[in-house]
Amino acid sequence: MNLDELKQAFVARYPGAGEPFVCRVPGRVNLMGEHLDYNGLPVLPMAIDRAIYLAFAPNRDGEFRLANQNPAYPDVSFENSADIAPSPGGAWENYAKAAVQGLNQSLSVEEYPGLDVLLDSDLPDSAGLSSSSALVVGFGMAYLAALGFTLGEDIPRLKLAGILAGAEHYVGTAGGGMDQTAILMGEAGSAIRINFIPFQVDPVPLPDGVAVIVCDSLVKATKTGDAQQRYNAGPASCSLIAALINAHLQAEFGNEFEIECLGELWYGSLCFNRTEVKQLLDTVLPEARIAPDKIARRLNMPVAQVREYWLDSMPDEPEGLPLQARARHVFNEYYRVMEGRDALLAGDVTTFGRFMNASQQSCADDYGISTPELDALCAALRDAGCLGARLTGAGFGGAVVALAPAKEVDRVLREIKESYYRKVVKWEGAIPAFCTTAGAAARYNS
Ligand code: NG1
Repeated sequence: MNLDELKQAFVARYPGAGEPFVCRVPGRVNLMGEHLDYNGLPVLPMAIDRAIYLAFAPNRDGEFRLANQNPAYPDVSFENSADIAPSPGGAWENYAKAAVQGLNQSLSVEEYPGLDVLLDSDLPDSAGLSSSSALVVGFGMAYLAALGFTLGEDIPRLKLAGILAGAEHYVGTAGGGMDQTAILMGEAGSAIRINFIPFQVDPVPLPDGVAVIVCDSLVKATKTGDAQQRYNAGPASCSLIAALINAHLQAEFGNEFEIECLGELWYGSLCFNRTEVKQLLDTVLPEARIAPDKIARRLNMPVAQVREYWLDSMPDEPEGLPLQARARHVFNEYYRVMEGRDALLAGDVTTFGRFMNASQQSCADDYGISTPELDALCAALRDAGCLGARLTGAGFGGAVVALAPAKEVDRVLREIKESYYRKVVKWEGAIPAFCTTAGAAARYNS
């Protein structure tokens, strides 16, 4: 990306706005730990070397004017205020509105500056690489500068990640904090392990000689469309499992113990170990599927209330809800993060690759977030010699991440061109797959 060209394009588009600032905000790929973050459980992502770039200058008229070098995203403006109404679902300005509204509330902003922004990107969108959170973080960083705050001094990066994770709920997804944290805390050369209870990050250097390959399945996972409801079914299922656990704990121990998210089984005051959590889950979810009326009886609430609180954000499950499998994924995926981190730290990429394959199986069978194309792409990558391959991010389409010996990458890419792109999705063009290093965190450029 040529930042001078972006700045010149900014000056041409907003004459009179003054010399722009620029920030670079990477996407992320998650190596291990899918749909764990909103449960308060650790994840193992890394920032990648593809990014979005914002050229911006604050203005005093309180207006946000947004333009994008990609003509698919129309110019748009909105007024900054205490209560910014969202645009219809799918509008790209909603990611700016999310960041601005979130920062206005968290920082108790009382005067509302505006921004002129021109955006460019080499990060594919709707591909599970967090282009949406990159937008939220990018607009958040630009707005912080307009408010006169210095990132890392007035506002620690981790704090901003937490604010923007909550702020992104504005667009209608009930996500956790993995993406914003990976983008703001990533380290060149390292994946990071993000702990949510307590919120902290530590680097997990990637062993030498191994390459991270990212392949777009070419199935769009547009999180503002159908995939949004399918995504939100994950947090809703886990919150329902937590409610069933609470009902059980209350019957056993009285009101003393209550969890807000599944991660508190390990990290909250209960401090359960592996065996204890497993036993608890087996006791609370003995059946593969559970019907809404049975849930209502266990929670001692009307079934209509169960529907309103949890089931409305899930697809219909005439056979009952597969909560046992959802819990099994969370439990096993958590241990794959912990043991996968140990394997990476020991330089054991073979074991890590095996965990990646097991994670894909679990995402498909137990969490229901894979697609036939994602399964086929993972299989093609493994057949081509990768050590492991799995979907990355929300699922329902988007990208797959694979680890391969660095010297095998060219051959892997040649083989999947035939075995997946030509054969499965009938794609004849250049293949949307690339190798990425673990990139640096989002930053301002002078
Ligand atoms: P992507 O794939 O970037 O939409 C989503 C959530 C994450 C996490 C993953 C699944 C948002 C912004 N992101 O990521 O918090 O839950 O799915 O691990 O909702």
